[in-house]
Amino acid sequence: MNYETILTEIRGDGPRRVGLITLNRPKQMNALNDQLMDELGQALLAFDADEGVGCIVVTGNEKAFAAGADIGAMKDYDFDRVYRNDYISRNWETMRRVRKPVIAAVAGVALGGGCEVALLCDIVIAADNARFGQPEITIGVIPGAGGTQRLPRAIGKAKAMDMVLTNRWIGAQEAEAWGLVSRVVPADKLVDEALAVAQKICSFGALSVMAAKEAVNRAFESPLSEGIWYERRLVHALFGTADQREGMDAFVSKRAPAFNRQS
Ligand code: CO8
Repeated sequence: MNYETILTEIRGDGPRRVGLITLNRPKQMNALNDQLMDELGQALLAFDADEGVGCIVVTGNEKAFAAGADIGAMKDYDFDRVYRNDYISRNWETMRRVRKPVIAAVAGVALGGGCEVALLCDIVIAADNARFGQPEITIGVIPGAGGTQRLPRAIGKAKAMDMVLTNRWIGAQEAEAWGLVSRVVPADKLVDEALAVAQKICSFGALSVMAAKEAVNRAFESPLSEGIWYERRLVHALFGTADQREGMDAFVSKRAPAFNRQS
């Protein structure tokens, strides 16, 4: 594919490698226009369908993961247009269809839609210079790509309200303490660290990795009893896989497992 607003490559080694997507509108601080979100969705689905890819990393540049939805592009939108075109739902939600884990590697600003794209990912790794915010209130709107829903689930209502209502930005350390990100790393090591985490995920069984992602996401979509039921069914199903036999046999035989052989 010839993309104009993102770069894609496959990194790492072994039978399952890492799909790396770099948001690439540096002059606009990676502002997220429709073209970029279309291309990001296409690239994610292409890596998801590629058997040689086990995990995906989405990153930006050292100044900006993404400074939000493209304000210049959307400033003249009206209701007719956004409703007819299903603005945001049409392409941003593609990220939710990806079954392999997606890691956001965030340096610089992740504002508005940029913060929401990070929240759509499964793991967020932050450079020590990362800053997160939801500044939509300052331009007369509110977060529109899940920020009012996923942010409170990640950091709790009080802190989410503070960010959404007052345009409070938080740094990487605060984001880690609040549960928005799982690791903070030096800015110059960000992509390497994210690739290492992704490569580690690639080394595990593809089915159990997909099932783990599905099960954890179910925690945000269902009551506890339904989530537990869903988890239990997935665990039962995994007992039908070659990777379960291999993983447990390797443990009792005190050897390294070799996952992802055909059943
Ligand atoms: N959209 C378009 N262009 C942008 C954006 C953006 N979100 N952010 C930065 N840019 C552009 C600037 O216009 C500038 O372009 P130019 O050089 O042509 O003037 C270039 O990027 C560099 O920006 P700055 O000169 O401002 O650089 P600074 O380092 O001084 O500041 C900031 C960087 C802090 C990131 C600043 O640019 C900023 O505050 N940006 C806007 C952040 C923002 O408000 N984001 C939220 C947008 S709204 C959103 O994401 C979700 C809306 C969904 C709901 C819609 C409901 C209808």
